[in-house]
Amino acid sequence: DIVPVKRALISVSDKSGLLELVAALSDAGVEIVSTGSTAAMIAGAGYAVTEVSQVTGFPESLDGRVKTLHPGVHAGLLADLRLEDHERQLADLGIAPFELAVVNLYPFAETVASGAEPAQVIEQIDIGGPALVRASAKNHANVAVVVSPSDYPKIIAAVREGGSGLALRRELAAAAFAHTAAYDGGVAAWFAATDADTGAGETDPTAAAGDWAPRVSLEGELAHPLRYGENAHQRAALYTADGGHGIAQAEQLHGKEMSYNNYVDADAAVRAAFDFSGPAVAIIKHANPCGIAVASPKAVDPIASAHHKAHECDPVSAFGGVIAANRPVTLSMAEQVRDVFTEVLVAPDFDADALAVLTAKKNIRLLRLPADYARSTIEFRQVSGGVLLQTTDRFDGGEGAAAADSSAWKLVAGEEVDEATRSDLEFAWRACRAVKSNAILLAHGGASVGVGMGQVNRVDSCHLAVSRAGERAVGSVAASDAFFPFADGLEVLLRAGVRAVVQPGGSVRDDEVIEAARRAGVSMYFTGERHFYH
Ligand code: 93A
Repeated sequence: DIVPVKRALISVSDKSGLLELVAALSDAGVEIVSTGSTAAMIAGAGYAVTEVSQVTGFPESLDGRVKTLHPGVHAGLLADLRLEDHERQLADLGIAPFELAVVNLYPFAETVASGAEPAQVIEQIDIGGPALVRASAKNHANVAVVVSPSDYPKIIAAVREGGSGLALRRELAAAAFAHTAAYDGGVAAWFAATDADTGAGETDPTAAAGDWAPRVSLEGELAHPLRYGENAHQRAALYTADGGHGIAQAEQLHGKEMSYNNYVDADAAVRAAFDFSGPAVAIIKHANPCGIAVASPKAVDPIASAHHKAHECDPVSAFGGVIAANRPVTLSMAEQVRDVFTEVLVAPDFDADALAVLTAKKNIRLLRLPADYARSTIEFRQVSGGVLLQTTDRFDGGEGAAAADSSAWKLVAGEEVDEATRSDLEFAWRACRAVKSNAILLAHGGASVGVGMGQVNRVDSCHLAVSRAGERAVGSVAASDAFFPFADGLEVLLRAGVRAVVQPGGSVRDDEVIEAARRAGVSMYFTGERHFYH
């Protein structure tokens, strides 16, 4: 089922990654046919390219409205060369087939969002592009279609290996139809919300420009219905935000339908893991981490290292967990995950060999979510009779956000710690933020080793963290999401052998707490910032 790529049609508005792709295709001797400004960019970079008008014998006309809409192009994309008859007809017509189409569409949503006039918006409704995409996707038995620069590496790899395989072409076809459906959804939403002649109507352009999602509500109108809610007797639906790019929009590559609880846990996992800039993995159960870790500095396979360390924190609880990795999943990580029953694995991407290992497992759901996914800046929570709203607890040092690093921490007991201990404290402080209050997180070597969460007093969270850590508590560092109101919780940690602590400070009994640390010869830092998470 391998289709060697001899001739490619390229017509893209978003030209990112274009020249890398063209370089690889040209290396492989692929003939490139292209439209207006795409062809100009390719030729400008010194690669051979055939203008589509040379193929069609028809000029690009009507201000570009008609470029590729021509049988000379579409017959080449739609011919099913498994059929002798199609092959013969194509030869009779003097039309050469395409084995690859690389197309992305006019930036409709971006044009709406820019506040452009209706006439300009309408000009950005792509007609020929979706036709190319849909034709190629329909004919995926013969043609590979790529609609996103993020898929260029895949097709480059395939071309280098001698052609595209059926599984890849199917996957790309699914992405292609999803893409054109979303695109037309955006166009439909704009028409519904705006007077296309005068522009009157929608004042928030992003509301109309957002991705389209299936919409049927609990009552049959507005959302994506889920099989059930938190429990089987509860009804549930997912409502997606127009223009959102979060867990609700993550692309599911494999596995059963996402459940209500899967969404909640996947969101918590992403919140925990994607918060780190280096490779990191979080394993979540019931919205709480049972392991968070960053890669060891010299790890050969950083994301596999982070996963291994996160798993080691609490292998018992990791069973049936939801995992988030903030880097593409590698084969080694996939092999580690394969052996543990896992509900969901979400990552920015999956290496092809990793995907092969994981898709062999029926029960795991695989989600793709870009590492720079748009975290909501506002959070809602329902209370009876109303809704609470707050800005998200961000950690980037920006306005209304917590400090991004430890430079403002204050040493209140013991001596300044060495660099390794400090980096463990920073890790613990960041990781602790993903733990439901009251949160105590013990860490060592860039990995949680014991987590105490969700208790109604801090002493119990300390006991829990210490008992989960066992012997690993000795020499670990501790983070507490809020201050110790008394010295009792801290004393539990000190007795267990914790050697440095980070906490917000600010209790009326801070003096007692500091004194307890000092007596034990343990360094303690105050951050001045709290991270409750309920
Ligand atoms: O105006 S169109 O709807 N008519 C067409 O025949 C056509 N063919 C390709 N738009 C068309 N395209 C689109 O042009 C592609 O989807 C792509 O976004 C864009 C690339 O044009 P250029 O290469 O001139 O930048």
